[in-house]
Amino acid sequence: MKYLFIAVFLSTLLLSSQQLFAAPIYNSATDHLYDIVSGNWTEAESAAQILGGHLVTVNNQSEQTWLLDNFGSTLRYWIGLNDVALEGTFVWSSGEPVTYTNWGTGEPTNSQGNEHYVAMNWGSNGNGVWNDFPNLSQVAWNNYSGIAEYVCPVPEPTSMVLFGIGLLGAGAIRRRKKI
Ligand SMILES: [Ca+2]
Ligand SMILES: [Ca+2]
Repeated sequence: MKYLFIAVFLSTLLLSSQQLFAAPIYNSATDHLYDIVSGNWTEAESAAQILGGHLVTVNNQSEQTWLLDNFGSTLRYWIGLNDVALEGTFVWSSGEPVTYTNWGTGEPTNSQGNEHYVAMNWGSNGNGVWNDFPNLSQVAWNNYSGIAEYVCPVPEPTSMVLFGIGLLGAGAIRRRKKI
């Protein structure tokens, strides 16, 4: 009984740590990393910029499908699309041109005149359809989060130097072994 309790405790710990520290996911088609960033749209966009990117720019259907495959079609996620600067003119926070859209039926609505931020997974059909929405961090049961898209970080010069020293050291050990 005691061991069962410990096993359940450890597996719960493991599961929750996986959710808290989820690793970014690499998309070989775009050569970009994707990760979840929390908060309302502007908070999520700021967090994405700290990672070196922006909220995701969905450039085409294959990227939308990849997002659904990797982040699911149930939870709603902010994407980079917004019309905060000019009502009705949607742009990506990354500055990339709008080449693809996946609006839900009747969207965008700009309901009550304050829907300037776009989230995906607004339908239950699994197609990840988009809706323009107010800049909220929580709606009823749903804590909002976004998907960040960013380039793979280049290793720091100092870590490259350390890596080089490591290689030299390994070479020296190998040479010594030959003697
Ligand atoms: Ca993209
Ligand atoms: Ca709407």
